Amino acid sequence: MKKIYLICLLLFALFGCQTIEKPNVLEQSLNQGWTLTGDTLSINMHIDVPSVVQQSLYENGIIPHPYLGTVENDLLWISDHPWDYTLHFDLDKELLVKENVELVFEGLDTYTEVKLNGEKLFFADNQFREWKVDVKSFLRDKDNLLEVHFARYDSTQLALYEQHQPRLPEKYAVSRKAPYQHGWDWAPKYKNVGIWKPVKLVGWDKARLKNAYIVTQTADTEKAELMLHLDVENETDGTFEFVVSTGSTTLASRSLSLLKGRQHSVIPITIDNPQLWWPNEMGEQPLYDFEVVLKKGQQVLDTKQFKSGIRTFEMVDEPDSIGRAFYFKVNGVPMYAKGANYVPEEMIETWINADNTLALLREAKDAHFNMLRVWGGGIYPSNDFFNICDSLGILIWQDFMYAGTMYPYDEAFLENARIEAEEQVKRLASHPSLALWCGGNEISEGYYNWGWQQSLGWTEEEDKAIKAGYDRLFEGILPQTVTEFDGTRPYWPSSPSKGWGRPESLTEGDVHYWGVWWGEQPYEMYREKVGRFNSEYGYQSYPDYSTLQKIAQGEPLSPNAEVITAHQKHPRGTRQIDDFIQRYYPNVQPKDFEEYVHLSQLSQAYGMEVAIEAHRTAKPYNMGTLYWQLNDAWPVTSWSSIDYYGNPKVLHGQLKELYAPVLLSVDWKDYGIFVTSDLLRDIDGILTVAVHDLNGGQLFEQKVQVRMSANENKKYAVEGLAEYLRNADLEKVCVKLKLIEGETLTAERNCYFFAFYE
Ligand code: BMA
Repeated sequence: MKKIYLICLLLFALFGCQTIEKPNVLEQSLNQGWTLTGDTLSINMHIDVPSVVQQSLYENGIIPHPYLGTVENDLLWISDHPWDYTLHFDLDKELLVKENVELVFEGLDTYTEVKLNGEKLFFADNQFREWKVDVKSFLRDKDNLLEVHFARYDSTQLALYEQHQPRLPEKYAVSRKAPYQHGWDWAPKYKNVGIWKPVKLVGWDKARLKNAYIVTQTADTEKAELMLHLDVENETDGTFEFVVSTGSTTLASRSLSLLKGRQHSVIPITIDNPQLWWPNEMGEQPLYDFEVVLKKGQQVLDTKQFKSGIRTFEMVDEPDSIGRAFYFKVNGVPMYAKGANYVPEEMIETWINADNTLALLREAKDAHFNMLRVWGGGIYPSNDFFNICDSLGILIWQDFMYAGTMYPYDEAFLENARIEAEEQVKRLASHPSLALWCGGNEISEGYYNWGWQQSLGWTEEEDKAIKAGYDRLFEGILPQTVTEFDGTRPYWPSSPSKGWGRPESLTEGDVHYWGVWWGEQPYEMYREKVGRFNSEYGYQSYPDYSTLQKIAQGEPLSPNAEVITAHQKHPRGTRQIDDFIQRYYPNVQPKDFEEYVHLSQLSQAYGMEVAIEAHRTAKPYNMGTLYWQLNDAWPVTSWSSIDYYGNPKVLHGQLKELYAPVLLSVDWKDYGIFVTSDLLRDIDGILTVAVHDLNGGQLFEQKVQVRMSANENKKYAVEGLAEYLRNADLEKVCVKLKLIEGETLTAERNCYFFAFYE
């Protein structure tokens, strides 16, 4: 009692006699208390959303765990079955009196008809969009019935695909749904169905702020020019006030005369002496808390709060003596990009959770990553993902979700794609970690190099129409949307810009160099195939042995065990892993499968070491290396460096050295020593170069004075080293490199001339 009295006193002291206004915009969550039924099946489950059918079936004990054993084929029926979600709900009293009430589905996966109290509201056909509709006139105070019917996904898709002339390379092209769920070379065919994001009602009077976000136009340590973008919806023409602040500082206060309806406005803001946000290891990641308030007279109608960071990001793509330079500048400073490609963390996308994402991305940060490419065959990551990247300093190369096929180009498809892009651009714009937008994955590469014209029998006319459709989407609609609603992020139409078979892939743009995995060339080929920016390359290995034990559930393990091949989705994967083990470890006889698994990881790590060393030591010709792939969507044999259960493979441990701010390495051609620095300060130190035998005995030592500017890559000739190594048995020596500045160890590395087995 005493406590309550004290709180009342405190409130009175704070607000005096003012009456506390009820918020103008109110929300009612509709996430709880749904029933999910499977049409002709006698399945009836009580569930909450967000969730997908596959998840609910597992959580209700109806199907086995979709990631374990050999169950994939037994679960494929789920995506070709109709599913119904129903919810009975009473309307919150405060919402009842609102002039406007909107029903919002943040995500429906995928072909969905929605009804409220028997009235058909809309048909959804895009997993990546929000679906919103004004429902004021359909609502009653008690016992509303919301029905969400999911059509048979597979049949719906097939019908759309078959209608499409000319034939498109992939069936999934017709569906705006995560491509990887249709099966990939590391993913099963789990095409999820369900309400995969929250559902709510939003009620408001007069006006509301639908979106508020901030982007950096220009910034240095003295001044930042930002743009505040606002989406306002108002019922009547009128003048509204907007106040934007950070902490106790008001940054701008504007009156805008707006016509009735929805509008997008942009307000410039200036911040003096801003604290700049930097990628990992280039500086700190300060974030500002922004608040935007919408007022009419003295009445606060709506507020939005969000964090953002201030930094500039530029994509440099300009002619040089060799082709075209391609690199990024952050706050005006050229950045060597180090990282990997990121795929969705789960096959069941609703199982992605922020704790696991944080753990995964911390591993990336600890391995000196400053960039991840969110690959275009997955899903747009959540706000949590971007908040984590903002705080860890990991920049995101964000593909739009298009991959490996040509797409339809009718007006309805393109408009659907445009709305999706607009929503995603707006949702992510405030995040300083969002670096650039890219059209998608391996689409133009496919068009020019994969022979679709012949294999699908397109006539010349059809070919032209498909290519014109491609241009409209990837050279028109997507970049225009980025410019209109962001205006600061660069747009890159396709990753890679040219296929790896073409010489220009190494002299301009970004390259996916797959000659080693797909072309079965030796790892050493990575040394010849250094592009301006290597945005994909990789080699498979088995996941941690404990992961294999989990999926096998007691079954005996071997490379050809059924459960192991069910978790290997590349047709030649098992054979290729074995080939490289034989090639690089001919004298090692693994005593059991566990040791064989370890060998596969050593082989992968060796291959990536050759590649990363080749890329980094070619700086500034090469300005980025993103291997394929950071993570897995389920327990699988793949190119990842961290397996599904979060176990780092040998490669991931090795990245701590390979991606270190200063990399020391031996040039295998002339035995010079590279000092490759990403530090933003000069180096003045002593490099010790020693040659040891494999038992640790020292055979040679020499010291070199190292003086370098910030961000420099330099090769040092070491007196006597080349001569010594030319006469040595390279299989039996290790070159130990150490760079010391004063008392401080700046970098250290042991280099071998072969795939070292330990
Ligand atoms: C790249 C990616 C993925 C694929 C990987 C391995 O091209 O874009 O499509 O999983 O190759 O084959």
